[in-house]
Amino acid sequence: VPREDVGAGWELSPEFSARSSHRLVPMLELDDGTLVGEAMAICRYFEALYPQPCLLGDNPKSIALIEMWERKSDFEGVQAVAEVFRNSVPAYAERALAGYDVPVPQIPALVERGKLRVQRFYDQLEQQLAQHEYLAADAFSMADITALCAVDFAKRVKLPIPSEHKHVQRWHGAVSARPSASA
Ligand SMILES: N[C@@H](CCC(=O)N[C@@H](CS)C(=O)NCC(=O)O)C(=O)O
Repeated sequence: VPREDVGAGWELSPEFSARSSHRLVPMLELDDGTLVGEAMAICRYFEALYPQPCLLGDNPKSIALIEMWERKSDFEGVQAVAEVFRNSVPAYAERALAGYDVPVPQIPALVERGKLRVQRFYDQLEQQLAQHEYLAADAFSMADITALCAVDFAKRVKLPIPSEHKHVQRWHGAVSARPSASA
């Protein structure tokens, strides 16, 4: 999706649907026309092209820990917030699931369940960040990027970092201040 069209509904256009039945962004188009979907697949492509700085690990242990925390941050963070967002925001009344070209109504009960999941996610981040500077250990990685997306997305549905979660606050301030995040 051309950058200027993000947020303008381009991903819902017939032109995009014709090219990708998944109807999801982000989507990377390679020079040969190949389409690569799924955020992590796109990140792996760029990490393979530009291995430095390393964001996906460079030894068996760091690769495993980064993968573990990235998946947790997506499934238990981003997806939990999405459950709240897609089932509560009026503009998504008939779009409760991303990527569908038929109406998908909201299920209000999922909002409360999603909030429970987000709270648990914050608790798990707090536990981990009480012992480590970054999520997957002591170096910034893709796991921090996905978790940052989850936390910033949570703020949009009024689920900010709980004030007692001091380690999450400290980590959030540090990763948000990185030039790539502020850009
Ligand atoms: N698992 C996918 C999730 C992609 C996704 O949910 N994208 C949303 C925007 S963040 C989307 O394309 N929504 C289209 C819609 O609302 O129908 C990934 O990591 O790329």
